[in-house]
Parts: sequence; structure tokens; C-alpha cells
Amino acid sequence: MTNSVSHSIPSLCDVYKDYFLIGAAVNQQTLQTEQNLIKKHFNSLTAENEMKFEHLQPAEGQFSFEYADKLVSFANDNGKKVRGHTLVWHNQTSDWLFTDSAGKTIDRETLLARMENHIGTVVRRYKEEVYCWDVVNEAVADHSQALLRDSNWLSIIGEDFIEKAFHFAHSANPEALLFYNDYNESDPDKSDKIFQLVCSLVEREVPIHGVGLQAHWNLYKPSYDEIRKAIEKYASLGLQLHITEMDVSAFEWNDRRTDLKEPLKEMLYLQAERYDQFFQIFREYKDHITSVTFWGVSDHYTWLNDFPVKGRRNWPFVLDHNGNPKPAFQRVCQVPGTSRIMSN
Ligand code: HXH
Repeated sequence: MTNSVSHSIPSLCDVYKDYFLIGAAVNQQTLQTEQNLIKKHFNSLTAENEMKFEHLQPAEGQFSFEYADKLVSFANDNGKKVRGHTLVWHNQTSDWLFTDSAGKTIDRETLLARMENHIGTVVRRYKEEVYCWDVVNEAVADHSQALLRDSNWLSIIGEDFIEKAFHFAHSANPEALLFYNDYNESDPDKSDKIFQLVCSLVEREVPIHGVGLQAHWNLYKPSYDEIRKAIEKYASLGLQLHITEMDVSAFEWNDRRTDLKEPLKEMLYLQAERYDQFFQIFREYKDHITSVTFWGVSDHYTWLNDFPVKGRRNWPFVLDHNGNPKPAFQRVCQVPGTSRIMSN
């Protein structure tokens, strides 16, 4: 079963064809249930989960490419680009990776060899199809004084685990665009740290081509000014910027409100205003921003249902649970200079 698509609304990626790619994160379920919407509105796809370490190499040397292959062939058949997500991360990474057969923590050289093998195998397999990779995800610490977050990667390899990952990815596919990706990227303190990390990679001539701004935002935060400042700071590095995981939650992160079965009218109008402003900013920086990806397709499914607040539903996208345009969709499509001719 798949949702029907209203032909009287424009295609998002058509509207933005002179600006940047418009992407969506998909998974095995939404690739079926949202298939028509995916075909119509997006020209770039990211696997929500299917290319993460624990999915691709659940046991040492045993790669399982079934779901990633499906996504990649769907993208190929339908002329969509693919963003690879993600090679080195502290979450959704198999436990075996950091220990030996006796359960003891492995040494630096062993982990580097495992990292090289994983990155090499995956990046080479999708050489033709995956044009860019989130090589390292979320390595910067949130609130501590430290630059890098505590992780098995950091404690076993040391700070150069990041540049090693980029070098391995680059030698596996010199054509691929390589990104560092993180969240709270517009927070003034965190964006300073992300900038510092990426700056040091650029200075040491590590093969890095872009910064991924996750953009898990909400109706109240971050401010437009914070976003603008963060974009200008990252852009000053001379790298491409991708908005990689955008959603605009109807709630503040920890709002305990779990009683709503559908979004309030006020939420939809505030969300439309927020999306409008966000996309105005993206268009303004189109010389730097080359892709904008939503972390889902429509309100039919979002990782934000039940997370981080159990029992709370959420409606973070521009298409509603039936795939119909929300007020935010209309506003995002109002691009100056674009005629209002509807596409099919
Ligand atoms: C992203 N992390 C990941 O890049 C993506 O792969 C995943 O599918 C979804 C979102 C965003 C994120 C980062 C930290 C975080 C929550 C989300 O921290 C918390 C963890 C538990 C509870 C509260 C916050």
C-alpha cells in the first residue's frame, strides 16, 4: 500500500532546482509507504539506519548489504542521489568492534585496521552510487570543556581517529565528497568547537569537503541569528555545507506534553513561519549550501515520535501524515522568481 500523491502541488526538489538538492532520510518501511512522495519531492536520499555500522557489519567480517543495496538501487532506478550516513560514530556501532574474542578492549592498531577495513569495504562497494559520506558523526563534546566527546574511538585510537577515517574514505573513493556531521551545530558554544575541529582538519590538509549541519530544530530554538552566524562561520572554511537531518519539532526538546493526537493550529502556523525563515536563510547562502535533507519524508513517520519523550507524538515535516501539504509546505515553496505553474 502506498499513499496517493496530490498532483496539484509542486515538487519540492523542482522548486529548489536552482538552489540545492532536496533530500529525505528513508528506511525500509517508508521506502514502501511513502514511495510516491519520495519519487515526487526529493532528488537525494539518505538511509536513516541502513548504512550505520551495526547494520552493515553486525559481526566481524560479516557484512550485510541487503537493505542498503535496496535503497541504493531504488535511488538509481529513480534518478536520486545518495548521501552515505555514517561511517564512524559512537552510537549504533557493533559491540564486537572494540573488543577481542576474550572480551578485552583491543589496541589502537587493531581498531585502526578494523576501521580501515569497514570504511574501505563500504565506500568501495558504493563507489558509483554514493556521492558523499558523513565520514564522522557527532565527535564533538556537548557541554564539557573537552573538544571531543568520550567514545571508544577516542579512547582506543586517540584524537587522530577522525583524520584517519577521512584518509581511509578518501583512498577508497577519491571522488566522494567527505563530510563531518554534527547536531546543535547552531549553538554558539558547540559551533565554536565544531569550527575548531574542522578548521584543524583543513589546516592539516585532511581530505574533508563539507560540514553537515543536522538541523534538528524546533518551534522556538535555535534563533535565526544563531543559525546565520553558524552558517557564516562554517562557510568561512571554504567547504560545502549540507543541511543533513532537518526537522522542526512541534515541541521544545524535553516538553512532557503527551496528550496531543494531532498538532494544534497554532503549532502549524508557527511551524510555517519557522520553515519560511529557515528556507529564506538557506536560499541566501545557496553559494555554500548544496543540499538540504529532511530526516524523514512526511509526518506519517518520524524518529521524534516517542523520542526523547515517551508517549509524545510529533509532526516535524512540511507534508502531513497523509502526504498532504501543511502550511509550512506552501511557505517553503514561495520562492521569489518561481512561477506558480504546478508540476506533475
Ligand atoms: C541523529 N542524532 C543521528 O545522526 C542519526 O543517525 C539518527 O538517526 C538520529 C539523529 C541526533 C541526536 C544526538 C544526540 C542526542 C539525540 C539525538 O542526544 C540524546 C540522547 C538521548 C536522550 C536525549 C538526547
